Amino acid sequence: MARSPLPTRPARGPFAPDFWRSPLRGPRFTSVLGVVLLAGVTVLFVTGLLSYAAYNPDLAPVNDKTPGKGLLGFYLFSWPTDPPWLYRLTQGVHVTLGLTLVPVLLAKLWSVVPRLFTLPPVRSLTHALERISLLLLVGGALFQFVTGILNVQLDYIFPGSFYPLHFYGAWVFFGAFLAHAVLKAPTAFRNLRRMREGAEEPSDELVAPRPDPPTVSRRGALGLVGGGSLLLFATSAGRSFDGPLRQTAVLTPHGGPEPGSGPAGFQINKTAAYAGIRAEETTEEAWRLVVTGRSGTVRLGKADLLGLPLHSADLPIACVEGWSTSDQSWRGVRLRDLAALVGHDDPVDVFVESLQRRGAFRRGALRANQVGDPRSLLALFVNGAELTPDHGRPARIIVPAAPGVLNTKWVARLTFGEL
Ligand SMILES: Nc1nc2c(c(=O)[nH]1)N[C@H]1C(S)=C(S)[C@@H](COP(=O)(O)O)O[C@H]1N2
Ligand SMILES: [Mo]
Repeated sequence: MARSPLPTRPARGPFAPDFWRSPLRGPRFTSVLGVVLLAGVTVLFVTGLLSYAAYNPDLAPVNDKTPGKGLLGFYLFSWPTDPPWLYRLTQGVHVTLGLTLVPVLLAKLWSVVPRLFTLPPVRSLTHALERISLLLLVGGALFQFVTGILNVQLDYIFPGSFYPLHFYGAWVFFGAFLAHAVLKAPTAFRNLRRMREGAEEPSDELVAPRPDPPTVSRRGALGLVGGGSLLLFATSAGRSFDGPLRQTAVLTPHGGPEPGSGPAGFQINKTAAYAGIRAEETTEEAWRLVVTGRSGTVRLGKADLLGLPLHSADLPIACVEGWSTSDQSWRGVRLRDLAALVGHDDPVDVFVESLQRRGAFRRGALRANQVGDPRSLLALFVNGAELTPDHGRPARIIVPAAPGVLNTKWVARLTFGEL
């Protein structure tokens, strides 16, 4: 006896093709946003990998403990010290562009959301693979944007360390993104070309079969997305500049409390109070810098340091969170002179430890090329005045082109040698 085929139930809710009514959806709208993201996300990925390299993550024993980064860290290199504004540029672009792309990303996801609801959910092996890659793509994008924005806005509120999460996430996301781009970019560019030639929208499953009447044209909708991006750009880009421009960055923190004016009137990330630095540890009587190297250990008081040759360097501070200051005029002892004091005339790495006892950023490692640069200082002064407690009194590291985090404040100990 022949069995009758299973009755197929009509798809309901978001699974039904005519659930999606917007007349905007279609290959054109999706293609425009896709091409913008193709360029934007590529820049985000490259500047992100650069930022990771700039952290000196493969210097033991600190900076970064991302397990298994060996394979993904294949590209790591010695971050240069020139031009001094290098990290200011790459990280300013990374964070500002990331924020600017948020409306584009959301619009792109909105434009393809019907695709998430297909029945049957998996038709074949290739279809299954495609669905998994889309999951990694969408999940990866959301994960990277959310972790990035949280890091900029709210410090580090999620479990685990930001760096490994954002780093692994970047590789997962970009892998899926690359596969997607290879598959879709030819179609997207073809759609754009046809659009310019004024051809009709090609038929596509994204086009609503029973569209509602339009409330905004496609051009208008794209304008809205672009306007949103422009607004985000205009309210965050100012964090990379001083003076009144910084005040235009109303959307994102500028790095710590608003600084006053005068020599110390530039951004403060973590204050001395936050870091638990007590004033009595930093007095001339109490503070001794412990410097260790090949030939042994020396202890230097502030007067000893002032007795060494002092040098000046105009250098910015550029934080991973995307804000930066213009050049400040730092003055202090060259790191390479301190290295020479303990038997290292050759370029060598250094491990820096702060008076700070708890929390992130209290230790850092610099590479030989950074130590060897004549502008790399253990600074005692900034802009003609002694360092204030919040900027690292009695002494802090300042290195050209390095991420802010490597400019350790309230320095207590320097250990020179191969790390
Ligand atoms: N000991 C210590 N040094 C530190 C930090 C810190 O929290 N503790 N923050 C770092 C970070 S993340 C940045 S961006 C710079 C900021 O320096 P500033 O506060 O003088 O602008 O200091 C770095 N040095
Ligand atoms: Mo920072």
